[in-house]
Amino acid sequence: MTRYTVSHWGIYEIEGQQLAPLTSDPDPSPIGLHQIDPALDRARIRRPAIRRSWLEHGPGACPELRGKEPFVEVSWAKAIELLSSELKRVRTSYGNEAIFGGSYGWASAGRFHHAQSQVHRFLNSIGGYVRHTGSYSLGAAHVILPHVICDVNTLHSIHTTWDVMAEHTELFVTFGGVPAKNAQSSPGGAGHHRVGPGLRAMAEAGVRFLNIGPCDDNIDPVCRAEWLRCRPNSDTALMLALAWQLVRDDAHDRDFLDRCTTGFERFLSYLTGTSDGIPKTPEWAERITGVPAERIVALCREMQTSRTMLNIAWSLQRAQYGEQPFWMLITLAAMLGQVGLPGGGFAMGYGPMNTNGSSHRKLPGPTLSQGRNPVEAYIPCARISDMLLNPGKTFIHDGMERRYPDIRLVYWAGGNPYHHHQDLNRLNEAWQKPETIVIQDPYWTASAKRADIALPVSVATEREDIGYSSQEGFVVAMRKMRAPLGEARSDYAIFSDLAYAMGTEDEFTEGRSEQEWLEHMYGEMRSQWLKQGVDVPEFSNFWRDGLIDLSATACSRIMLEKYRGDPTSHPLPTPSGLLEIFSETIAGFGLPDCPGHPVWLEPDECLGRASDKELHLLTDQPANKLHSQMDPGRFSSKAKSRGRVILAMSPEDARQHGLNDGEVVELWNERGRCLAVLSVTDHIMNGVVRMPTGAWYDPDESGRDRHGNPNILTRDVGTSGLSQGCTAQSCLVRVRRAEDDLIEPNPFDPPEFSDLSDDEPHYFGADDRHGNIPDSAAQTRDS
Ligand SMILES: Nc1nc2c(c(=O)[nH]1)N[C@H]1C(S)=C(S)[C@@H](COP(=O)(O)OP(=O)(O)OC[C@H]3O[C@@H](n4cnc5c(=O)[nH]c(N)nc54)[C@H](O)[C@@H]3O)O[C@H]1N2
Ligand SMILES: Nc1nc2c(c(=O)[nH]1)N[C@H]1C(S)=C(S)[C@@H](COP(=O)(O)OP(=O)(O)OC[C@H]3O[C@@H](n4cnc5c(=O)[nH]c(N)nc54)[C@H](O)[C@@H]3O)O[C@H]1N2
Ligand SMILES: [Mo]
Repeated sequence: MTRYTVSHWGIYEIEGQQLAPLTSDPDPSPIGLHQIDPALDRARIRRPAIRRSWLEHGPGACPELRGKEPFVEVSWAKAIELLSSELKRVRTSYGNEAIFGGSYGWASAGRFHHAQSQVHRFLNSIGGYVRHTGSYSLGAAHVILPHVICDVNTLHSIHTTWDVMAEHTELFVTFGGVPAKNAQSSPGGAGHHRVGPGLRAMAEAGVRFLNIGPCDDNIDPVCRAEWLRCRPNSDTALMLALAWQLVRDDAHDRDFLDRCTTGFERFLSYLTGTSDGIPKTPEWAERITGVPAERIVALCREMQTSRTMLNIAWSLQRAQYGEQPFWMLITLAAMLGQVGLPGGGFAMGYGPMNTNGSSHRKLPGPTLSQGRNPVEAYIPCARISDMLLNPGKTFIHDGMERRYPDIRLVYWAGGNPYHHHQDLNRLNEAWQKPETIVIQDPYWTASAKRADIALPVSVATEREDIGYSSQEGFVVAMRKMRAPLGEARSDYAIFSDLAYAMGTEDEFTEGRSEQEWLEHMYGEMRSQWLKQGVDVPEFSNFWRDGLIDLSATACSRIMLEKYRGDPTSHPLPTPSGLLEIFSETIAGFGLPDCPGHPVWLEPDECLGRASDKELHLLTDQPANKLHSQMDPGRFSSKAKSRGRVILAMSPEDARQHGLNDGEVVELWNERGRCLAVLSVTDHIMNGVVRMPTGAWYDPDESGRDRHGNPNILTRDVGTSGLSQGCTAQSCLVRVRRAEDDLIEPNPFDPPEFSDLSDDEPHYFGADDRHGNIPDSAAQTRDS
């Protein structure tokens, strides 16, 4: 029998100590093959480790030394004892509202060893924690879309399938390409990779592609897409002008707007300028976007006369006022009137991940229950620095006023804030506020190096699990390939010991071993599926066979087809039951940065406001890895030059800056500085530079990042008072030749370790100051 493992990049067959792509995958991702690259092992955490000052002097000692002083390696028994007594101290002194356990991040695939479920379940068992809402991926979309159409996850699950587009779409207009690099992954594990084959089938069927945005290498060349250069963050203005032209041509679909939407008239008075004195004409948009007015008029006519699918990348809403491009895309599609027709309408979007456009049914997967969290305080996930820096301060989110809690202890398992968060120098400041920071991760990431307590976790290929990702079409028995490295243990084993020490073991484990949990979770899933008419084998057969292929239950789909046919019988979950072009709810919030209908708002940092030599920095998802994961590996290093990240710049900008291809450059703005290696390319428009995310943060003495982590430059403000999402894509920088001190980056070495000398004071935890560590059951409970 074939044995399998799953990563976010796909399903892989285990062949001895090697991996091979799933035989039936038409377009497998190479990334997942490199999960077992021995080069990764050098960056693994091997033993529990405590920051020296914390160990010597207790919680809160010398927070400015986080990331700068050695760790002391300790036994698991000691680590569990110290951590459990610290959790008790914080809980008793400040309550569970002082524990931040949002723990944002992708961790690894596998439904049981899902780090977020594990950490949340554990923290709930001890009385709860401050959580986060939303995501970095779709911060603005999560909040705006339920007001306008429906929640993001539901919307993604009803996307028109690829086969329908190949048959019916004539014109595919995309804002931000359809990057195959991004479609390699799905959270929880891609099944068959369908974006490459989907695009190829459309190209073969003669679909015409138009790619709007700052670069043109983000769509498969087979599409032979026309590239319309459009300034970053200005897409909403272009869409508004297309809408204006539709009205001017009297080509907007009045019947669809009347039957299926609400609020068009209010929007119309903005569009024509009645409400604000500015008609949103093609000439108006040309000044903002750089797209010639005649081309906007021509494009509008092409869209009217073709079966048109409008697509958008998620990056467009990771920008200041990021709600607007998504809301405006839906509005434009509604005015074109092709929503619900085969191959027409809109998508959000094809490309960011593998799942959208899947023909598989949405079925609930096996899940580890997280229990109940009695703590009400939360933050939108990208407000982490704000929260730590401003305890007690109020903020607005989705129309409600909230207050930042006063956090004393941060517990992170399965995420890397020093990868994902903006303005790392501001995070450095915020990171000094808590008394204790725990990072539970397989690797010495920049976050782990800045922890007080770093706990080593096993990776997916070192455990057994169940792989499942909704609409990916497979349930997979994930098999262990090797023993955990060093003293690494699963998140479950670690939390089981902690729960034992906290007196909540029964609640956390329910008496089940890891294998018993797999069987239990599978059994629950199986009985739910049976009720929906999907019959899968019992656990032992599934475990023996290794794979369940759900292809037989798949079928084609047209987004909102039934809604279009009869919106009264198939209402949307909005207040009006209709698609909301004007939202009374949002208007009622009275937010200047997100009014009641889509509008053009100019971000603080964009080309429209750039001074001489300032460039708009885009920070794309990295092609050769997922975020910061596996950056120490050989595959990731292939996408770098001499160990540094590559910065793309147009030939004209390189000439104006006097820079040459291949040289080391410094990017800087008032927030920070980093190095990169320049690549001069025709695929990016003038005024824009681009570098991928994911390089492990590696600052030198002066704070300049040597490796190329763009979040040292990006700005940490929310999308708007509505959603408070991440705005990484609204960022201006300057670039110059780096002439000084080109020390090689060194991001992957573990931190320094030291022993504690006997004459130094030792902190043994709040319950047991200066006593001996009691012998907990910690060491023996792994298997
Ligand atoms: N400038 C800029 N910044 C961005 C973005 C951008 O476009 N531009 N994009 C944003 C987006 S969309 C996202 S989603 C975020 C991603 O941000 P993250 O999800 O935080 O990034 P990852 O590198 O995937 O971090 C996952 C961590 O989990 C660890 N891990 C893996 N398996 C396990 C496990 O089993 N248990 C535990 N405990 N840990 C495990 C990995 O080693 C890694 O350190 O970044 C955001 N940041
Ligand atoms: N290989 C790989 N794939 C991934 C990930 C990864 O880390 N690695 N991460 C996954 C995750 S968590 C997410 S959320 C998705 C994110 O998916 P996206 O957010 O869609 O991905 P990005 O690569 O940030 O951006 C997509 C394209 O939009 C362009 N773009 C940026 N700003 C603008 C703009 O203002 N206007 C226009 N028109 N175009 C713009 C970018 O240059 C890029 O070519 O990707 C997922 N897929
Ligand atoms: Mo994301």
